[in-house]
Amino acid sequence: MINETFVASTPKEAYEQAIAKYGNSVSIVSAKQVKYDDGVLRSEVVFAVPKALFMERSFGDIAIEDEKPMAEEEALLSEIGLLKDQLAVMKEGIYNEIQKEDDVISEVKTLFMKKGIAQEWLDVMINSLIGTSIIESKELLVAYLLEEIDEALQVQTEDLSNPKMMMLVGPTGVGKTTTIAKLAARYAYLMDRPYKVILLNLDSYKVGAIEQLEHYADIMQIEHLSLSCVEDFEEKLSTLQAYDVILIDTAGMSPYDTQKFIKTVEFVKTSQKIEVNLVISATVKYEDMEDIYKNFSFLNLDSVIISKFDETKHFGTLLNFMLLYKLPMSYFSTGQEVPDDLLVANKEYLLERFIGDVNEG
Ligand SMILES: Nc1nc2c(ncn2[C@@H]2O[C@H](COP(=O)(O)OP(=O)(O)OP(=O)(O)O)[C@@H](O)[C@H]2O)c(=O)[nH]1
Ligand SMILES: [Mg+2]
Repeated sequence: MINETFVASTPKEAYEQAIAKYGNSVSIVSAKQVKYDDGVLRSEVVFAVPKALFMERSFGDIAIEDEKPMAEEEALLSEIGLLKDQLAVMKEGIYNEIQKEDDVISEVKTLFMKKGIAQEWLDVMINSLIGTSIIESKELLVAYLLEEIDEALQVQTEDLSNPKMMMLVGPTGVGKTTTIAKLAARYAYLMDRPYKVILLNLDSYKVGAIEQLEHYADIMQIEHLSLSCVEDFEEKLSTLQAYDVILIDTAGMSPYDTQKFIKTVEFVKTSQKIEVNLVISATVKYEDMEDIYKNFSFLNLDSVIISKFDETKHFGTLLNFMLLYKLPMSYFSTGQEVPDDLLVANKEYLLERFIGDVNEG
């Protein structure tokens, strides 16, 4: 209760004022007659008024507004509380999300690296995906990387519309001579029309090398010419113009066969038209990859023939080689049989085998 004093000429008037303001909720606390400075006698009556009623009647809107900030403050505080809770949930969500992304990335990276794909390549690819939803799901990330590999791989289309000279180079025993025999049979007998083919042999370093190619040439009734030196080759170039396809076999070279390399380069230089195909085995070891490329790249490689597809189920290291050096693939050798085990290079064939390998992992 709050005490309020009403002043009037008579106690009755003071009472009427109080009733007019507060109705019947007031009660008289005290009353007295006081002579004021102007000499007039007045009645001072003190009434007890309920606090809420007093605030409302005395201050009206101000009183109500006064209470509003309290309510607003409470609402605001409770809203802040809610936001805080939500932020905590979000923070945990983001943390879980980051944790999940890290798990997906490391799982997929480990899988591809186990399959032979270089970490450097994977890092470049995956870093470009930060902030996208791809790294939230293992399946999506695997699919994305396979697509990137698919895009990075290059295939050389088989083109016999103009006469051409193809030289096969590569490490020892990868299947150069066998592949030459398969290509010769393909061009001479298995295409839309028969092409005039001749086999040339620069492979005079190894006992039996000439015989091996001669043997295939005899069986397929395809011409064969053995060259002993560059001059010999230059001399015969004009007579070779009669052929649609000239296939040149070379000796297998290890990184230490400097003399063979020099001789091969001399041959390549004689004619700009020589298309140099590096033969590498699908079983290529990671440690050998760089050496192979370093040794043969100065021959200005045009494309890669991949041999011994049938000897492995793991194609990651080979794919890595292709991703790193970006050479177009021309043919795949899939076994020892001449001429059957030869395919024109296609990405699907290689990727299907790699995917099979990834799925097993
Ligand atoms: N499994 C399998 N064996 C192959 C393939 N290609 C060639 N070979 C075999 O690999 C061996 C070597 O083949 P070659 O064609 O003589 O290899 P090369 O590269 O000419 O060897 P060098 O002239 O000594 O450097 C032979 O036994 C071939 O039958 C293939 O795709 N798969
Ligand atoms: Mg050979």
